[in-house]
Amino acid sequence: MEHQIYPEKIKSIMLLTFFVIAVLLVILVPLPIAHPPSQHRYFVIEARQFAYSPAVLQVNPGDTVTIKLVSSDVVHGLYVDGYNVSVKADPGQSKSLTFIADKSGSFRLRCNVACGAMHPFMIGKLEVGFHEWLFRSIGLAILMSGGVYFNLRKNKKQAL
Ligand SMILES: [Cu+2]
Repeated sequence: MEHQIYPEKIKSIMLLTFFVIAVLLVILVPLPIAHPPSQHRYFVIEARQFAYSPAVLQVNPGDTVTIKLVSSDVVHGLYVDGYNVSVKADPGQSKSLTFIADKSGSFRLRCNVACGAMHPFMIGKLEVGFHEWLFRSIGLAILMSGGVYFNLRKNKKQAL
């Protein structure tokens, strides 16, 4: 009996090791997709009480980003969390802001001018290199479901 349990244990340790290595590969290995050359991206954001339009900007890491903020009603601001840059536009006017998106991740955009009652809810999002994380999450999800499948199969085998 004992000599039968032992190889089974080694097998699950090997499987677990393989699983951990696969997870690390999915997280750390550079994607085979060629990184697009950095570009100069221009956005026009319309600000009005109490929203930005568009509210979500998506760029690639290294892109130079120019945001033209257009205020349609009262004075509005736009502050980019993590980058610590901001711009302010007077009513009916526009003002531009340029910076290099050299940090990957998701950053909140907020209005930094008290523009009315719902002012704290005037937010948006800057996504830098979002796709890469999307692909990695999908890879992880596939691995996880594979792990669950193997576990279920193993438990079934043991039950038999
Ligand atoms: Cu505001």
